[in-house]
Amino acid sequence: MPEKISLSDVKLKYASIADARRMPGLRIILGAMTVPGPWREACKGIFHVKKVPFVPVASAGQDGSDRELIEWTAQSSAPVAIWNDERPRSTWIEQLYLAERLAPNPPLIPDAIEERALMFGCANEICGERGFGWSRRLTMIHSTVTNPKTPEAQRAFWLKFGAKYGYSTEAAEAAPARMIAILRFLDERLSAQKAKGSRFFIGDRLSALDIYWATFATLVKPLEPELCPMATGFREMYTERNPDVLSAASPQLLAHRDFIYREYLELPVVF
Ligand SMILES: N[C@@H](CCC(=O)N[C@@H](CS)C(=O)NCC(=O)O)C(=O)O
Repeated sequence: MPEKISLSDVKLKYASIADARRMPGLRIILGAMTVPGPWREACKGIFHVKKVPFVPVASAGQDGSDRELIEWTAQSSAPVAIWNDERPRSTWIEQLYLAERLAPNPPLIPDAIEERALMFGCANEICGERGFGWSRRLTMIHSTVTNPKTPEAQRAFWLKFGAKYGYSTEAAEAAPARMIAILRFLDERLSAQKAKGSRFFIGDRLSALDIYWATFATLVKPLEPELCPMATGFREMYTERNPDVLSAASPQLLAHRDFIYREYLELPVVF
């Protein structure tokens, strides 16, 4: 099957790390260019909603390695948001607080403490260590490294990648139950909100949690190719096949993803 998108189709104008380091303002190192990585799309989405422009930056350095990324940001994952000469922000929660500071409106962190505590708790279940995204990544690594058809070089790559994110057979086997519990919790939350007349996870307005769910839902069922022209190989890998996880990702949760993308995020997804 041909790739739906290849590097030559990429529309975003990526600066190199070397050039970006000399620029002022907001630069975001985005990671894999043809894949809707959920942390990357969440970060893009938050700055999009707040209408804060940024310079997209390629994560691989001039020599193709992550040496320059590590020199600048002291770690090797993406996305990383860098504002002027402040410290690079490489976690979702720091990126959200930066966005909120640079553009307080529309607010994506609720003001009321009950709502705020609930929102960060739920967001951590989606984006944080051992949350939905991390757990799903463990299952993707597991199916790749245990597939006898995976070429040796690719297996070695995924095992090295897995070592960064806590992969082991046991961790991967425990992951689906964790994902299911998180999906059910989010689904119940949406039902309770709907009963109160709200279309959002928290209170009666958009919060970062709606954006996190919308962008992380790609790990169950990517948006259709017209709306998300991602690399075909990754579409297959991102598409969840575990029937128990699929049934926990309720029609209501997927409809919420569609609603948030349609009303607030960029479509088609920009690569
Ligand atoms: N550090 C981020 C998570 C970002 C993350 O996990 N990024 C992964 C996406 S798969 C990444 O950049 N992987 C590429 C790599 O580690 O080489 C956070 O905690 O918010």
